[in-house]
Amino acid sequence: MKTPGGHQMTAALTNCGALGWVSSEAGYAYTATDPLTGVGWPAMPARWLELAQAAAAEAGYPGFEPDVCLINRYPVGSKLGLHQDKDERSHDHPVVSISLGLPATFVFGGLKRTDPLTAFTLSHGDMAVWGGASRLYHHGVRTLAKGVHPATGDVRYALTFRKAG
Ligand code: MD6
Ligand code: FE
Repeated sequence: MKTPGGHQMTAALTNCGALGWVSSEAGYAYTATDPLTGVGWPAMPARWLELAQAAAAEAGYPGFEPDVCLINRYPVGSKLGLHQDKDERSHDHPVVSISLGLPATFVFGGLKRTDPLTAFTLSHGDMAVWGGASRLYHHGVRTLAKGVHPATGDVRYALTFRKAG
């Protein structure tokens, strides 16, 4: 997909769930259908939902009912710039992510773009949860280093669960 600035995103993306996060030159949005096909996003697998809910509960956010699972595929050399997740209707719900395949450096800052960043390595099977005071903290993914993972080959996948609607 394209960024609002007209550039090609370096990570490829799709979604499952009732809604999906999309990017285009018109901006960011949550949609019920895939703009590439006009077809509704596939249902969120029950096991994925359970995993996201269990992680949210363990991190102190019980009752998480995500309606979006954004699926990002990061090839070697791709990255995601520093940003806040602000496209959801309410920010009272956490964000839950699952990382698969090649490890990535996830940077996590604060409410201000210029706040100091903490770097975390997210490896195959790692989950991250942010909510409450940190829900709107800036975050991003550093350029994916070259490598090969037995589960995914030369890519990283990130599944990100949110309640958007
Ligand atoms: C990740 N993704 O892919 C983190 N946020 O590991 C994000 O933080 C993200 O991909 C908002 C919208 C799209 C994203
Ligand atoms: Fe984000």
